[in-house]
Amino acid sequence: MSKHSEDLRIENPTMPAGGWGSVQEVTTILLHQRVPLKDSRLLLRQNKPDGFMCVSCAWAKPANPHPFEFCESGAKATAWETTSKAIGADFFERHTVTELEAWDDHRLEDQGRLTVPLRYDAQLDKYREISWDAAFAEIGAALRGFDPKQVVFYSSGRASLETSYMYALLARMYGNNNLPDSSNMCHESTSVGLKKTIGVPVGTVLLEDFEKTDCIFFFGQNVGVNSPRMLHQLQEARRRGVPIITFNPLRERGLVSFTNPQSPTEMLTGAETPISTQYHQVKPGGDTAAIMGLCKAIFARDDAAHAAGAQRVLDMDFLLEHTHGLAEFEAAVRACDWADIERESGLRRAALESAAEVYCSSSAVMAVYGMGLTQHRNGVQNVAMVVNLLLLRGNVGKPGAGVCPVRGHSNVQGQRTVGITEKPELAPLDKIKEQYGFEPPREQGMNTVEACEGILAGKVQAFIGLGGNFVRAVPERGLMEAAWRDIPLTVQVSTKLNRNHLVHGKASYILPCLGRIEIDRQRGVEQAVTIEDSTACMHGSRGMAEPVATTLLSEPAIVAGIAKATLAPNPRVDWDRWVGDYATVRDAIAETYPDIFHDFNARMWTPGGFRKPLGAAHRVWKTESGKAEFTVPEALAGNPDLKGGAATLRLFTVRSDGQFNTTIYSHDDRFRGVYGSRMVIFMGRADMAKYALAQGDLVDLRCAADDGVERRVSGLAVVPYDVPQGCIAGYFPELNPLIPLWHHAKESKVPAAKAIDVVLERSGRPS
Ligand SMILES: Nc1nc2c(c(=O)[nH]1)N[C@H]1C(S)=C(S)[C@@H](COP(=O)(O)OP(=O)(O)OC[C@H]3O[C@@H](n4cnc5c(=O)[nH]c(N)nc54)[C@H](O)[C@@H]3O)O[C@H]1N2
Ligand SMILES: Nc1nc2c(c(=O)[nH]1)N[C@H]1C(S)=C(S)[C@@H](COP(=O)(O)OP(=O)(O)OC[C@H]3O[C@@H](n4cnc5c(=O)[nH]c(N)nc54)[C@H](O)[C@@H]3O)O[C@H]1N2
Ligand SMILES: [Mo]
Repeated sequence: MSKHSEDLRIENPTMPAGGWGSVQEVTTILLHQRVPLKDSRLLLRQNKPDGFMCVSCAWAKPANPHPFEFCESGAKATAWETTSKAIGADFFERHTVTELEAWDDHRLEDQGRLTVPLRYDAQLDKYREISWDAAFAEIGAALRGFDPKQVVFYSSGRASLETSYMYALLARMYGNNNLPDSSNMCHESTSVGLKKTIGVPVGTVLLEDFEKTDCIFFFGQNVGVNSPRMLHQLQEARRRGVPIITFNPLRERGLVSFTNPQSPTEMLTGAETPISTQYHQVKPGGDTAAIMGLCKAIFARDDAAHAAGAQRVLDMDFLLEHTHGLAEFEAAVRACDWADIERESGLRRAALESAAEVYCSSSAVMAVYGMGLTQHRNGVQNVAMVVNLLLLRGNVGKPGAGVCPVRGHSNVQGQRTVGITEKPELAPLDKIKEQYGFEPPREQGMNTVEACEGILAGKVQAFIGLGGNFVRAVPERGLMEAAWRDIPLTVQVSTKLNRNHLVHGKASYILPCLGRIEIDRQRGVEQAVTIEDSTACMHGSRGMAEPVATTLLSEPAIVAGIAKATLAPNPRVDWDRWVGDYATVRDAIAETYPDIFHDFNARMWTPGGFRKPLGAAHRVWKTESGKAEFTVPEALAGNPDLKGGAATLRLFTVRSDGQFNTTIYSHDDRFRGVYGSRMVIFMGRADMAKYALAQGDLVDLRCAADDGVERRVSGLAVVPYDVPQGCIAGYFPELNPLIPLWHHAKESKVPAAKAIDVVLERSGRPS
């Protein structure tokens, strides 16, 4: 199913992030996707106040954008959506589903945009075209026959605020809070950890803070690939001499140096900006230990200052006025041994002390982080540890300081803001009841892991996917794919053909939708939508490309189509009116969430976006104690429950610049110098010697969990790479069969994709 190791080519990646390599990549994908010239000009409107908001990552969109406010990754995402390649009913006439199952993920999506609604025909083993009306009627009839508690409404974080609001309402009117979101596999550890400690579920940093900061800590986020526009802010900060201290097991190109592809001088001279001033190759799962070390060093410096009668290192005024639990945290830090910290973090005491020294000499520190912290058994604790670190010197709620989780999908944060949540306490249910006159369900819904459990138990009767490629993104692929085929009904609202269309339920529908970059006309009028970025700013977005086909419906129209066919009419919910004019959906959103969205239609075009109120940004703490909370970590060990012992390696899964999640643009990883195959593992030279492996040798990985389930991926080629000893890296989603479903973060249930203990065997013969 995946391209094979015969095609593998390994080169030493010496190029900086950005630079000519980046320009070449963008040109290649525009040509390969046959993007019409007029549409390639669209890139100039990307992330501009009156343009469209990129469908790639969620990074902030400035009020005064660069002339080219897009990056290599964003340009690829635009090309992928505005491609002129398309598939209709004839494609599915020619290929059975069984035949398509043999195609790899890249080839499936590379067929181009889906254009017609499809229903699976089991006799022919083919998808066949169906009319929109028939599709809605059949789906509605089926849903009316199911137990509402056993139907799942998943969303991948791309759909607009308008669509998401309608979708959440559909689920609640139908009778459940089963609204898992890609966020459940992503930053849910943030939403839980930050809410508990600083009282907001999202980051506090704004773009302008990058201009005021004097130190940036960077944990487990691959900026050069996954949020490259942030490199502009980092490059500018570096020019001002701001230190950037990185914790990452891999030396990622974009965190090492950057050539701005939008600067003619840099491009001609090849000038590079070194990004990280310190680079700590922490062991995967070792961040809690590393931050304990930082805090230990900070307390030691404070002791010394105190003893010398010098100015305290700790911000005592802030700590006394604004925080709770310092004494317990301090006691835990002092009791913690350097030997344990070194063992669990994989870092030397001296290295952590030098990072702490920079922290202590900076007056405004921000902490940026990504999946390297959240996708762990201790994911929530990792986030709380970042907060501990920041609080010691009052680095929350002042200019240039704060916490900056880098969100994934372009509207994943916004979906949560407008009601897509399985947690009833996070939705304004009383307000919804008053506004729409029905009794919303009050019990807990299923999150992603619980939806998987329900599917494995054979309980889930229908799965509706608003975007995404669920079965490919989740852990436990072996069991999940088998169980998936027994779900009575699966419906996927999609733009491209993906694995989840082929691994389908007994009855299965594919509903093709417009993408955000396309012009969405309703009753002849062009509509706009809105999204929320990673810094909690809301932006309007206008589609600008002609739709790839006239047969597509918009996401709001599809949600309304399902709703009308499923629900009893409610005079207070006029789905047709909403679809006819999205401004009326925004009015409804403003009525449900007046604090955030008052005057929504007037404010949606504010350059730079309008921000949702965040108490913590102004030192108002909506926590249990009314103060910012210190947290004592439960354990230092990164992987407390999946310990395989000496015979195992710790695997962490990462993304390449050739993918957006399960969307594989190409089999190349330019930044890591691996071409032609994604079936690889990155391994240190010392471990290669220990296992007597040479570059290109083929190995199998088997999960070390001893729970009676065999989890294996075979035929992975070894790539020598600078990875901490005892650890290996490989690609998401190819390695997802190795992750047990129960191996997830405590509290947030984010699958622990960044620390999987595995046993390595030579392919073909167990060693
Ligand atoms: N081009 C592109 N852009 C994307 C995406 C994409 O696939 N492609 N995906 C989008 C989505 S949904 C998301 S969530 C984001 C993801 O963006 P990131 O958060 O950057 O996600 P990853 O690539 O999974 O890996 C994060 C980094 O964590 C490091 N890491 C792994 N384990 C640890 C650890 O234990 N500690 C530390 N400190 N570091 C660790 C890895 O080496 C890697 O550099 O990007 C979004 N943007
Ligand atoms: N091992 C491992 N597993 C992981 C991760 C990891 O780092 N390691 N990361 C996790 C993370 S952070 C995430 S967010 C999830 C991602 O999980 P998902 O969000 O479920 O997956 P995507 O790959 O983003 O979904 C791609 C599909 O979305 C559809 N699509 C694209 N654009 C649109 C649109 O505008 N509208 C609609 N309706 N559909 C559209 C296309 O059909 C495409 O095939 O994976 C998680 N899984
Ligand atoms: Mo994500």
